Order: sequence, then C-alpha cells, then structure tokens
Amino acid sequence: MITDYFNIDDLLTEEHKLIRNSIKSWVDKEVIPFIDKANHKHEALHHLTKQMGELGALGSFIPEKYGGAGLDQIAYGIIMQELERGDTAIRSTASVQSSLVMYPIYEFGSEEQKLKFLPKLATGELVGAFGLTEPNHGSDPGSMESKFTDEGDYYLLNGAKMWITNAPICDLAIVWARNEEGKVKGLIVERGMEGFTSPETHRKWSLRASVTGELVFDNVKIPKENLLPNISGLKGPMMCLNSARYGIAWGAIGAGFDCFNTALQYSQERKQFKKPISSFQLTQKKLAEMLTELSSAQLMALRVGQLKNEEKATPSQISMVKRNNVNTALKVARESRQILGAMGISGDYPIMRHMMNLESVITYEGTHDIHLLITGLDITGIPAFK
Ligand code: TGC
Ligand code: FAD
Repeated sequence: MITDYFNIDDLLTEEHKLIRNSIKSWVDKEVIPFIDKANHKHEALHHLTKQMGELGALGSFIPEKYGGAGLDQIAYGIIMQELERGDTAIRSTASVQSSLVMYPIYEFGSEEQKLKFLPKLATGELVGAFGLTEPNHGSDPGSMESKFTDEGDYYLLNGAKMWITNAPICDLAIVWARNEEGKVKGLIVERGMEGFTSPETHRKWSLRASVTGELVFDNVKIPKENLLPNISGLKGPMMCLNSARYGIAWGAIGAGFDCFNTALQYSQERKQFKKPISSFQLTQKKLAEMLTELSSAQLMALRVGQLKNEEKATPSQISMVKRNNVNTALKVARESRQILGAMGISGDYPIMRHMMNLESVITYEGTHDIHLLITGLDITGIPAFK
C-alpha cells in the first residue's frame, strides 16, 4: 500500500499522526465492513454520527469551550481524508456538521446560540443541515427566493431548499434567506417548528449511504433569537463553503487512494497471459499517473491547510484545490476501475461506490466548472459566470 510518496508525514505533527491513526482504525472497524451493504440498501448508518462525536470528528476546529476539539486546519483535513476513505457519506455528515452548521454558529452566532447548540452538535446528539441551494438556484445562490418578514415578536419564513444533506433527519438547519430589505441572513430553523417539513430525495445513484432531502418552509414562525446576528449578505454562506470545500479537498484524497491501492493490489495478484497485469506497461502507466496526481493533490491540500492555519488562504485557492482534488479522485476511480476489469463494478471492491459518490462531490459545494470560473475571475478580474 502506498499513501505517502513524498514523505508528507515528515511535515505533520505527532498529534496529526495520532488523529489520523485513530480515525483510520475507527473507519476500518465501524465503516468499511458495513458500507457496501448500506449503499446497496440505500440506507444511512446514522449511529456513526455519535461515534464521530466521541472521536472529536465533529467541529474539530471549534474551541473546546464550545465542545469542539480545538484542533488546527490540517487536523481537520486529515480527519476528512480518513473518513472519505471509508465513504463520502460519512465525510459529508462530518463536513456539514463541522463547516456548515457549527462554523456559522461559532462565527456569526450570539453567545447564547453558541452555548445552546455547539456542544450538542459536537457530540452528535444534534444533527445539523445547511440550506443554501433552492429548486431554481444552485450555482447562483445570490438569486435565492426564500424570504422572511419581521412580524414583531417573530420572523415568518417561506421558501424551499433542495438537495440538502441530512435534511430529513436534521434537528436543526442553518437556512439562508432574504429579509424585507433583500439582505441574505442566516436563520436557525429547529425541528418541530410548525410549517417546517423535510421530505427525502429518493432514487439516488450516488451518496446512497447519505440521506438527502428538501427543506420546506410554509409560514414558519422563527423566534427572533434564532437569527444569526453577526452576518449579512451572501458572504455568510460563502465563508462556510470555504471551510467545507477545503475539507472536501482532503476527503477526495482518501477516496482516491482507496481506489488506487485497490487497483495496485489487484494488478499484482491478477494474472493474464501468464503474467501479473501490473507487469504490462499500460497498467504501469495508469498506476504511475494516478500516484503522481494523488501526490500533487496531497501537497496542494497540505499547503492550503498551512495557509488556512495562518488565516491566509484565499477563497480562490480553496476553489482550485477543491476542483483539482475531486477531479483527480474521480479520474483515479475511473482508471482504477478499468484495472479491475469486470471486477471493478463489483461491490466486493470499493471503487465503483467511490466513483458514484465522487459524481456528487464534483457537483456539490460548487461545480467543477464554477470553480474553474472562480479561478478565471481571480486571474483576469472578469466574472465569466455572469
Ligand atoms: P459575488 O457577487 O461574487 O459575491 C457576493 C458576495 O459574497 C462574497 N463572496 C465570498 N466571500 C467569502 N468567500 C467566498 N468564497 C466568496 N465568494 C463570494 C463576495 O465578496 C461578495 O461579498 P460583498 O460583501 O461584496 O457582497 O457572488 P455571485 O452571485 O456572483 O456568485 C459567485 C459564485 C458563482 C462564485 C458563487 O455564488 C458560487 O460559488 N456558487 C456555487 C454555489 C455553491 O457552492 N453551493 C454549495 C451549496 S452547499 C453544498 O453543496 C453542501 S454539500 C455538503 C456535503 O454533503 O458535504
Ligand atoms: P446548476 O447550477 O443548475 O448547474 C447545472 C450545470 O450548469 C452545471 O454543470 C454547472 O457547472 C453549469 N453552470 C451553471 N452556471 C454556469 C455558468 N455561469 N457558467 C458555466 N456553467 C454553468 N446544497 C446545499 O445547500 N446544502 C447541502 O447540504 C447540499 N447537499 C448536497 C448533496 C448532494 C448529494 C448533492 C448532489 C447536492 C447537494 N447540494 C447541497 C446542492 C449542490 O450544492 C448543487 O447541486 C450545486 O451547487 C449545483 O447546483 P445545481 O445542481 O442546481 O446545478
């Protein structure tokens, strides 16, 4: 098995390595033996969320005062990498909870909101969701239609969000909607509020061990203390996305290496024409190119992590690494599947499952093309998406 061609371990702290080993052992024991069946049955492994809380994998970068683990950004990345080696669905739950629910409450919330929600989100006692995408607005969230009005004692929320990870099972959702002045604001919508429903989206061929759904608001009364007070504008959800996209860049490495190592081992064992298929030049070309691209993805993720630790990472750098690393993992999954021949489509191996999952990852948190255009804007100063 090869996972570190450039001795990146030498750049990690002992704490980083300990964290990686503990998440890796947990994934080997609690995720890998059960995940193929969960995908076939289109069922989520909900009981894993609390276990991730015990491991410190929910809100790892949130200060300990609020129940987080108080770890740095590289530790967060390593956690996402190891979780996604198991399955994207597991990493998705951890990234939504950490970057899209705990992060906005921590960055934009009142002290009361932080104390009320963060410790229970950190343990997994509460499950959160993040509502930005709408039926008519995916890549262009700035045109969102969800809105709320000030009714004196409370806000009245109307609208709908679509394709929301963990919507059907969430206890609370961070929902982005416009106020009467047209400003985008964040609201904490809690399960049980009248008029709030969250139907499940069925028949997915990707992320089958994750629950996806809608968030529907029909005259939902939101207590005024549930408005996130310290943010206004699209910048709010976009800052959350910076954190989640960074984690995804690491997560993709985990899925990619799982495919690569499966293909490497298979190619050494499988014989055709009386020789291991790893001895053929075309197989070696595939393996060499995959390892080159995965190593480059690792180095990019680590560097963005260092910049994030110094609060210097730009949104465009994060877009570039999310796009590059997810695309790399998807290409590696496709090449690895070919090395296994027919066996590549079997649930006996993880490759096809990772490939199908990565087809969502290349779309969510900003599509492959939107991230390219963000880089284009950064280079030229011209937004080509408008
Ligand atoms: P634009 O006019 O460029 O910006 C509006 C305001 O937002 C600010 N901003 C950012 N701030 C921080 N970080 C970023 N990355 C930011 N991007 C924009 C910007 O400075 C401006 O602020 P201000 O103060 O001047 O008003 O916005 P636009 O409407 O032109 O859109 C730009 C675009 C297309 C790049 C952006 O909207 C985009 O990235 N679209 C993709 C949407 C997306 O990623 N959706 C993800 C939904 S969540 C999800 O998929 C979760 S999956 C989770 C899982 O299961 O793991
Ligand atoms: P569209 O925006 O309609 O794009 C369709 C195609 O058009 C894409 O190829 C896109 O690149 C292209 N395109 C769009 N605009 C341009 C342009 N200007 N120039 C060039 N090409 C363009 N959202 C949340 O808010 N919360 C979640 O928890 C969440 N979880 C998700 C889970 C899953 C499994 C999936 C699949 C999605 C999830 N999403 C979530 C939604 C996700 O963020 C959106 O699907 C994504 O942002 C793209 O939006 P869209 O699907 O509406 O595609």
